[in-house]
Amino acid sequence: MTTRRHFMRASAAGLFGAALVSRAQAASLPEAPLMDKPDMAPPLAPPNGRPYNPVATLNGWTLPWRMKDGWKEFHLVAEPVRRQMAPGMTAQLWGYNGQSPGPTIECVEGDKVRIFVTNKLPEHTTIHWHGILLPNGMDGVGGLTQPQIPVGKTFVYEFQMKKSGTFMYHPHADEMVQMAMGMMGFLVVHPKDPGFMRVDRDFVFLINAYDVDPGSYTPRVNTMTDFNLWSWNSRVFPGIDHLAVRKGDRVRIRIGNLTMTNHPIHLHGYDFEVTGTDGGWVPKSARWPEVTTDVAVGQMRAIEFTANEPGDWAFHCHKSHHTMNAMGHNVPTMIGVDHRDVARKIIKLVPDYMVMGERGMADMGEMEMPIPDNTLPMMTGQGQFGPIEMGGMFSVVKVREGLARNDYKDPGWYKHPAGTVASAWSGPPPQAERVAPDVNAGVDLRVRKPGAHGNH
Ligand SMILES: [Cu+2]
Repeated sequence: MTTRRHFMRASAAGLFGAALVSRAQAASLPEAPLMDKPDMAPPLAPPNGRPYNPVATLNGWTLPWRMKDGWKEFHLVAEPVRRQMAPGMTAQLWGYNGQSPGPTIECVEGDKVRIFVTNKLPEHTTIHWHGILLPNGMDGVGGLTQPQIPVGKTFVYEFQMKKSGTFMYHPHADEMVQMAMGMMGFLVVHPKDPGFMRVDRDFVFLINAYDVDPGSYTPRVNTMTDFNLWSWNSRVFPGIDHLAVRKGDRVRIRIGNLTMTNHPIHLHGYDFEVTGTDGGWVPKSARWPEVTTDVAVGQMRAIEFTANEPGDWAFHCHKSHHTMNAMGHNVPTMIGVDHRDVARKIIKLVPDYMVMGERGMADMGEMEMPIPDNTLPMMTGQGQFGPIEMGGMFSVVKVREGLARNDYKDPGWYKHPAGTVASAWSGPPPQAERVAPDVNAGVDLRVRKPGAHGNH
């Protein structure tokens, strides 16, 4: 993390010039820390104020604050950023304080917060505090509840946190462009009583999506639904942090969806309960067990489970094209077609032409294909048994014995106890050879209509 002290000193006069800062007028602006790395920062233990158990932001960090006369003061700077989406691919996005998503904001039920927002984008912006109960004029809807924050100016939002829970922030100004460019962040309000809804590990991330043409850096902002990079906190597999968990821990994962479609989020090896939404905590009597929970557009879900089964458990969106990286959408299905001869002719004209999938697409996971610069393979990532054949919204919950309390480092691949891994059959072959059916023979095109009421 670096600081902006130089920038702040140079431009403080300009920021105050227009009298846009309301009650905090005369005071100096708090520092706006800057993050230059896409790695998960260790959870930020609160240095002052009410105690709480901090969250771990996948590939992210928590914004430090300062206490001033009983207020927690934060400073967000909306600005263009460079975000590494996975090793080998960087996107030119918009975000806050050096990254997209912006830093996670953490505070406690009852806290009075003052959030300064400086606009260093090339156009106006606002911030809406999704799910927070607050005075109407602090709701951040440009034109409706406040004037837009002009380029180069700083606005201040002030409100008291009435309830604990899972929230997020994003612009309510030129929304389609600003969210397609990556402007969003997580907001967690911890309970006043640290024993309420207590967990040992509390992970957070936002679901987002981009449309970046292979070989380019800037998302197409007019894309409505056909995105090609399906990301968690603006990262795609294998760039998404693993979730390291100590065996026996009570685990919460909080997820918010700011894409234009729903995401059925699926965890292997466990059943879990949805214990919270952006509307509040779910009472025990209203919970039921799940292994997949759909997170609709503009929704947040907190899921919880007790990590009693060690292993490397896949955790992903269940829409299979969301566990893929950038690909051409108009590729015909070629399963069963031997098109190598045609491909050889095309490659003479189009050197980068990819021959895809006459045996399925699994080859894509291991093939070294020529792809444009700044473009990720469609599916990638290597596990201890071979290629994982995933991209996009995929990560691994790694449950291990004896991790230290605050240890979120990748513990490596799971060492399976002997005899507990699916393996090749090595017994004697069956007595009679099985004849495979000829799937192309006698395709039956006759239409059978149900008889009137004959069969009941
Ligand atoms: Cu999805």
